[in-house]
Amino acid sequence: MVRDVTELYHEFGDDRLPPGQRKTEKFPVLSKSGTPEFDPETWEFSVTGAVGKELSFSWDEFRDLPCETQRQDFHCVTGWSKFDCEFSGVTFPELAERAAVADGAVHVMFYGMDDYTTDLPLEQCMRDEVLFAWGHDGDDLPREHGGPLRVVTPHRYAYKGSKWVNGVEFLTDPERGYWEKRGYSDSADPWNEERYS
Ligand SMILES: Nc1nc2c(c(=O)[nH]1)N[C@H]1C(S)=C(S)[C@@H](COP(=O)(O)O)O[C@H]1N2
Ligand SMILES: [Mo]
Repeated sequence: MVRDVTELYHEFGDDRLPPGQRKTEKFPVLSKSGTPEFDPETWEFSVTGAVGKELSFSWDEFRDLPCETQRQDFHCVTGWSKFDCEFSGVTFPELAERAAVADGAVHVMFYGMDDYTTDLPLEQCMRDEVLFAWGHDGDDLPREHGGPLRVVTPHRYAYKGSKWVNGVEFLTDPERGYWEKRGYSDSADPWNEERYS
């Protein structure tokens, strides 16, 4: 079963295609550096910071978590949008619940295996549409698109979704990630064209 979440734009704007975006059928690759190595035997995913219970998962353990498939749109800050991507994975709230997020947590930092980081307010993460995705259109997520595991954020520009994600940290004060430190918007709402800060 596929959960269609492409209607979420009603919360933010009038049009499914955010202002200043062009629709593409392709799925371009945007990476700050190369595609990092992945070894399923040594891969480890950690949940740390302001939580009641820090967590760590092997690849097999992560793949045993409850998962779902969603139809989502993908908006890149450089101006292209791809509609109707099917991503399969674990929702952010599912993981947050297992970690028993502390009352003081207000912000989240995501870590990628290529030393990428990106941040979001906790409330922007606590949505079922924020997925730790290992599948795309019925296949494994391609390595160049962040496989084995990436985050997708259909309500925010796609730089908020770390490819090759292997860590999540809950923070009691906001901090900035890789692009956020380099002038991209902290909030990144595509319908409000929050591209730069
Ligand atoms: N780890 C990591 N995640 C990343 C990036 C990156 O360079 N490294 N690029 C970001 C940017 S700017 C975008 S637009 C999307 C691109 O995803 P795609 O290559 O699958 O299209 O991933 C985001 N997540
Ligand atoms: Mo991007």
